[in-house]
Amino acid sequence: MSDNTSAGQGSWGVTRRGFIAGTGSLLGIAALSGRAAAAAAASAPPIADGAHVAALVIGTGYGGAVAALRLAQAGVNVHMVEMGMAWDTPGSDGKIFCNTREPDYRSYWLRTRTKAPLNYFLGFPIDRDIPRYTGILDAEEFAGITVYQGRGVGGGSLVNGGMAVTPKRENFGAVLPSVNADEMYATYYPRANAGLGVGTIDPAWFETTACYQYARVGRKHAQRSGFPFVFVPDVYDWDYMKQEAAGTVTKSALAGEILYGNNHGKKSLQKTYLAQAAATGRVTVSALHRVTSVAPAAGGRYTVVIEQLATNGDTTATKTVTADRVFFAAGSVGTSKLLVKLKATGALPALNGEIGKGWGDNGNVMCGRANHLWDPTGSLQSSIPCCGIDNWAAGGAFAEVAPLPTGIETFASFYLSITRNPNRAQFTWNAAAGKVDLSWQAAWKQPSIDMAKSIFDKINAKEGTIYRTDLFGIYKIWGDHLTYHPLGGAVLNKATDNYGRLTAYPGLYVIDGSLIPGNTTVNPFVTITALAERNIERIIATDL
Ligand code: FAE
Repeated sequence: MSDNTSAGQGSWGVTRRGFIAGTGSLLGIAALSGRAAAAAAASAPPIADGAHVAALVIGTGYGGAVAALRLAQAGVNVHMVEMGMAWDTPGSDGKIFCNTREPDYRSYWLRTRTKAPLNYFLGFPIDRDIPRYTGILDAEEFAGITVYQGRGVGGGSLVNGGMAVTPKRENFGAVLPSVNADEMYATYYPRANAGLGVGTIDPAWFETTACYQYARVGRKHAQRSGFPFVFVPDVYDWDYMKQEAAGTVTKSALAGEILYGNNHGKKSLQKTYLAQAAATGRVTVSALHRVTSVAPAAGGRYTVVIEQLATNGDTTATKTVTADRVFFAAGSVGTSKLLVKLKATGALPALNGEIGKGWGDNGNVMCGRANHLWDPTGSLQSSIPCCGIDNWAAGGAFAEVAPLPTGIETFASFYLSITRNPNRAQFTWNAAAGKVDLSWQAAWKQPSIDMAKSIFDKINAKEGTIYRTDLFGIYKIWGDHLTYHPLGGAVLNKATDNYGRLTAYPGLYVIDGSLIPGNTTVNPFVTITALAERNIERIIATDL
């Protein structure tokens, strides 16, 4: 029997070296290389069979990283269990992550063929065969929708565009109706933005740099049709990107790195919250470990069953540990699947009837427009989006002007729209198949298409342009088969209390995107982080 009270102390190398210990400085944290933090994490031995931990966090995305850091700062020893890889070791090409243009074994979670969100170009399929490996991007398929998620230490922060958007205050009531907006906007959104290292592009540089020509074209078209155009903050290091453009550092955003990880420049959680958590000396991580069960144990504790995975996906060991408290931070899909299964199969039967409900896709839908030959979008496109078209109030759509970083001129403008899609799905246990199903239907995307059209039909009419039909299939306009923004399934103040407690089981908490009922009106991770900051503060103050 081991206890991470002792094992956890100093087991991350950064702590032993006192690298940033005690500084608490966000600048220091941002400067800490993710590689150093992740390498330190991997140097710790994984959790042992029979171990007891004070707090076990399932998943290392936004919710999990906030929980781990704040618990550790309050003096609690934390063990994080992550099914994906540590992403701290370069491959034979010297890089940790592969490029969107050359997906290899590192790109996808246990697939033998890539499943790119934009899977056609000029009408030709672009997916390719790859070796089956515990890669970074999971394209998880349910009957009516493919849900993209990050896999590894850092969760979605490893693969996302880093767009760090705080919803407009007037929209917050629809995002989280039971949460005090004054507190969120005065305290928790600012705390989350600071912790994530959010920044905005230098507007003067935006006007001149070749890599945002596509965004300037997007702005011109939006404004000529009378739509509000907004700059969008991001966690990418904007000074680093300027140096990429100047040719003085290794290129990352300007080399098409995004979907399968950024080797430089992006401040993923490995460089922010998780680095700061590591520096406390109270947080350890087991990568390539997947939680399969949580059930009550003697003395108010919980028994947690964990599978250790090999990089081909095989289970190499099954471990049973106990924890005083368990935080579900496996993401909207991961947490919902676990809770629905555990309720249905009798491990946590007293979970309430709201478990699995209220799931939405944040209204995601993609499309491209074909520009005139005199309106090129540029062969060099930064993979990090920096702006959007805000037609939320009038048309129910907020459209990010997205890059198409192919390396060649495409004469295309590309967009990811977040829309006010009202449809909500439910996760249910399929006993015959031994898996969790999601009730989303493909046709439920139609409201999103209609809302996106409120922007792009008007722009096309004004510019005399048409939709691209070659990006999602043959003569297919809409990328309506997917979401990057799964939200809900364990909704705040319904499946949990108003702070994420699973009240039937004292000591069990939900602290990730599954708390949010399906839509955030903008990109979601700042809201997930801010809500986690709010909830963990209350939990530490009252439960520990
Ligand atoms: P998440 O970050 O998904 O972390 C959950 C973690 O738990 C993952 O690392 C899983 O591997 C792990 N896990 C799952 N099940 C288990 C298990 N049973 N045992 C152990 N570990 C487990 O959750 N959002 C924005 O705001 N701006 C963007 O620009 C943006 N772009 C995106 C682009 C892409 C391609 C994708 C996929 C997402 C994007 N998102 C963006 C969404 C954002 O990354 C997502 O909302 C958050 O990552 C969700 O945070 P959670 O903490 O809920």
